Amino acid sequence: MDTQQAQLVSTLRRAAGFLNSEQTDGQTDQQTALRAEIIETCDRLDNPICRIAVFGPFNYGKSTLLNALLGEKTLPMDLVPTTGAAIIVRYGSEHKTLITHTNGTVQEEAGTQGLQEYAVLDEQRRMRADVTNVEVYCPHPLLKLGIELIDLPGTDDALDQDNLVQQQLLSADVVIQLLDGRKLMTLAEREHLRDWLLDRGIESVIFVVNFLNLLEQGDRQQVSLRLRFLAESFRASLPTGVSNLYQVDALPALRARLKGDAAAAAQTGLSELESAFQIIGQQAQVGRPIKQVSPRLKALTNSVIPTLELQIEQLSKAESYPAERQKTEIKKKAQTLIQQGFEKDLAKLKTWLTTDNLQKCYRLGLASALKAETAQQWLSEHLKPAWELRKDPVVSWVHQASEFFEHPCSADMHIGFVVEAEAEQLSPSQTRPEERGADKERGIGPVAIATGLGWILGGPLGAAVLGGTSHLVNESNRSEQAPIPKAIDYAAQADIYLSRFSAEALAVIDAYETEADEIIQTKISDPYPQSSVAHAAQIDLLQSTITELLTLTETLP
Ligand SMILES: Nc1nc2c(ncn2[C@@H]2O[C@H](COP(=O)(O)OP(=O)(O)OP(=O)(O)O)[C@@H](O)[C@H]2O)c(=O)[nH]1
Ligand SMILES: [Mg+2]
Repeated sequence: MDTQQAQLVSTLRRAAGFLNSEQTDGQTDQQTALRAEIIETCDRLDNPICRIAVFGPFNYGKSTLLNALLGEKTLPMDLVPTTGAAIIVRYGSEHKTLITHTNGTVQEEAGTQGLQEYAVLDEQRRMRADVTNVEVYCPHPLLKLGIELIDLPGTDDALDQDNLVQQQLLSADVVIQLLDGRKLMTLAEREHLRDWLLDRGIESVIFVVNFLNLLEQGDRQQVSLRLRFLAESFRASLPTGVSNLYQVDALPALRARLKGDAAAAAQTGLSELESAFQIIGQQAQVGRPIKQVSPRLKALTNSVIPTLELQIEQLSKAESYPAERQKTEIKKKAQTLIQQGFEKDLAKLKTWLTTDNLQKCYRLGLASALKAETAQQWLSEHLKPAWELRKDPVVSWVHQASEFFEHPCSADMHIGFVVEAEAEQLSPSQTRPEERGADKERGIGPVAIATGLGWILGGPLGAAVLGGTSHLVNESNRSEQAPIPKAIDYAAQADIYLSRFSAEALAVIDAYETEADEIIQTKISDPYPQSSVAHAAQIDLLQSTITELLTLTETLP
């Protein structure tokens, strides 16, 4: 691999890291498979050993062919579907078998007998569920060159086997697609070549045709012609001196090898294939990759980019539309509406409360009531309802906000419309003690004023209102000597009352507004402050990985 390919391998490894994300809905199996594919390929590309895998439907003679090459009956062969694991054959000074179990334990056995137990399909044609890996070590010179052979279960029989084969093919530097000379290139074989190999960037493919020995002489010639056409129609990426088509009679070749009959072996076509393996092995030894690295890397890049883009899309969606965020949006809209309603009704209340307005509207009525000594009644029947009519909508907005934002505090505005002399003892903006206690129990802090007539009762008007006595509240000594005015200007007194009422009520409203603002402007917190940040960071990472992949593959040799 050159530097750029090595860089791409490292970026692809990073991309693979994104493929176990649980945040992406569905496609999990597909992602896991792609992840395994990338890791496997990258591992293989980092490793100088040349791996040759043989695949094809069951009973095509795959194991027989490999045994013929090895010159011994190492791999299990039979008339029924046999090979039940990916058996990796590599160099070892002595025969031994390593079986890796799903629980992680590695079992080592001398010889290759263990294969019969661990690498063969059971009667239901199932692979052993407790075995993940089977390796066989053989002292064969071809293997010593740095070649590894992989015997695979037959295809087109069971999904598990097909999946295993597909996955193992990715790890191979050279793939031998074994064909049956009697039924060349079935539809399934064509599809495997396209879907499992070429589309995944595996172009170092050699066709080996078996069973030609079972054909009549005339048929054999016809098949040979078709084979040549097939080989020429497909340009494989193979080292110079290696053809993409060999004809080998596997069983006769094995027999000849077992007998040590070199002449008979040569008749079977095995020697040509062996020579090809020699070339491949020698190239691997000098560190030249047999497999064309770039197409494989490009294919992986093409597979992984849409998956990363999908993740970006899903993360962006998750960012904008989770249920919580929608709730937050609704709350924010409600907050705006409540705020606008509150401001509108408050403005109405304040306009009504201006001294000018109050005097214009109520001077006459209050003056008459004062004169008739029915001020208390007038206040209850006129001013109080008018106040409540305008105050209630304001308070109602605050109550709504309090409920909506689950704010523990709700406030009201209390004004005591009293004319009793005692009222003057309350400062205008003070809460009545009993109200305060009751509200405390409810957890409510009312903003209240006692806008009674107390403060006007302290003047000469008070005397008049209370029945013309000379007793003046709170000013007993001085007031006793004070002259009682002969004529009272009720309109002027009404104006004084209304202007004080205006000032006090507006002051109360100011205080109330502060508390109301706090409730209405309850902070609506972002439901995912942390994950939003994490999402954004993840999106950035995904995006930069995609960009890097595209940049590197664009200029790949
Ligand atoms: N006549 C003849 N029989 C062969 C040839 N090659 C293999 N066989 C027989 O075909 C049968 C299947 O061979 P295997 O090598 O087990 O086939 P396989 O492709 O490995 O099969 P699975 O492991 O089941 O996928 C065996 O009985 C072999 O002896 C051949 O060239 N000629
Ligand atoms: Mg087999």
